[in-house]
Amino acid sequence: MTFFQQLKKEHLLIIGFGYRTGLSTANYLISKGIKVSISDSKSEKDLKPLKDQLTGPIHQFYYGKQSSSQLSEIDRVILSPGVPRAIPLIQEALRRGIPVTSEIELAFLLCHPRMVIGITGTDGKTTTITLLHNLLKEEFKVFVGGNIGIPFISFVDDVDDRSIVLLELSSYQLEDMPLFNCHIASILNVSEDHLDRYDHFQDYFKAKRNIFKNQTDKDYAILNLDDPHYEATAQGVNSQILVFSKDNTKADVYIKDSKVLFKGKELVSLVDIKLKGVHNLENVLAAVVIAKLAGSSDSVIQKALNDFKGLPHRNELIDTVGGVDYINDSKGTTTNSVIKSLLSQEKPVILMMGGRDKGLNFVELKPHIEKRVKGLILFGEAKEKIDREIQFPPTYLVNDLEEAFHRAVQMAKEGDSVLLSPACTSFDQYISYEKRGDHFRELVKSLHTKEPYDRDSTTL
Ligand code: UMA
Repeated sequence: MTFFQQLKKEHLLIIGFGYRTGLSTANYLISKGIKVSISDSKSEKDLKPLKDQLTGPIHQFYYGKQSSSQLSEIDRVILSPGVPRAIPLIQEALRRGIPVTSEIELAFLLCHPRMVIGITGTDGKTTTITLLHNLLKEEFKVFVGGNIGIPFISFVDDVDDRSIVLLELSSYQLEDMPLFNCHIASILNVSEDHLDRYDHFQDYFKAKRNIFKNQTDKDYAILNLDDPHYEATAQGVNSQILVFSKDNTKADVYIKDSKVLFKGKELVSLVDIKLKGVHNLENVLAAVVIAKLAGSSDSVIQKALNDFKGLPHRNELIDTVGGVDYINDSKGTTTNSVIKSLLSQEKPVILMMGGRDKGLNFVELKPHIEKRVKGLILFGEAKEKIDREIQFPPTYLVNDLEEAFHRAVQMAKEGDSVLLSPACTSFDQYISYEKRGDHFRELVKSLHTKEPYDRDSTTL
């Protein structure tokens, strides 16, 4: 019996009805005539707009408190990434021996692509995936999904044996994957993140390393030789390891004399790569190794590297106004990404940080801030904690991004950069980092329509 035939006989409970994973999974199962129920901790009123987007009937819809009675007559639980496995409902399902299948694993078991490529890492996942898509799409049929915002299940029916499936995978999505496997898998880098979901860094790291768990010697693991956790990441990997490095000539791909070399052979010159920033070099190198393994030709790789300028909200230069660069790094939600962003700045920086803390340790930012920052402006829920841990003069504490922005504009002189790189999620004041970045963009735009600030008359 195939997995699909097995599912047709089951009653499934989707736990977590978010607008991406839960909704897509439910609509997929409905379209196949599979019996499905849904459980979500939100209220009926909150879920009404999403429920209206269902394309067919649901057996039972449970709102609010998630209790074990919801498991009666359930053959399998399908889990959305935003739902922690530690919640009692899931623990009870596992205790009863009910299989708990993540949406990624569900989709993986329902299709047979030529190749699955998975990329995880604390920073740079989306940039690397998007760049890699550009390196592959000229020559192959490629589908992109996962944490990037497109659930795998939403395109599973279109995948055939010629397709390459390219997945951005978060630690949440990798927490439990008994059968999922990638022909090519990469951990780009690891640093502290999501300590609001994990008790210890090691738990987060373990989830990331699951990306290699089911690989065999026919598969490939792509690792970053420059990452401080390289040795620990490589430990116990069963597949063939290829490594990238910014300067280590022992790597499979590295940079020498401003050129990218693959297996010792020049592939492209740094001047021909549009994506700027030190941290982006790692993303470029990872994408290049994977594209070479997948079979992209050198000319396509060279052209795509020449065309790709990067993504919004990641060290994005919005505008230069009055000689001041305004840079949007709203996606910089970890201390590590702020460090990488600061390392890419050549001008004195006025740094705006804050939002909702993910349990991170901000102290490690201090030496980098002391080196490159001329003024620090903190906003949102985490402002006091960041201030306590960094203690940098001059620091200003304000309520929100808009106030922070006005302070920054008042402080900035020609030749400075104003950088939004928050080291926090946006969820205290926005629904996403994109909305926060868009707000910053609007604020920068407004500089063209407003009277210039009188810098001299302002006391900070
Ligand atoms: N819920 C419960 N019980 C709980 C906890 C949550 O029922 O105990 C419910 C919530 O009320 C909510 C749903 O579960 O309705 C959670 O949905 P979701 O968070 O899985 O939301 P989706 O819209 O389906 O988005 C998810 C990913 N979200 C998270 O991992 C938090 C998206 O990653 C991903 O793009 C999408 O699936 C498609 O695969 C976003 C993210 O923030 C971008 N990722 C984190 C990150 O990048 O840092 C990991």
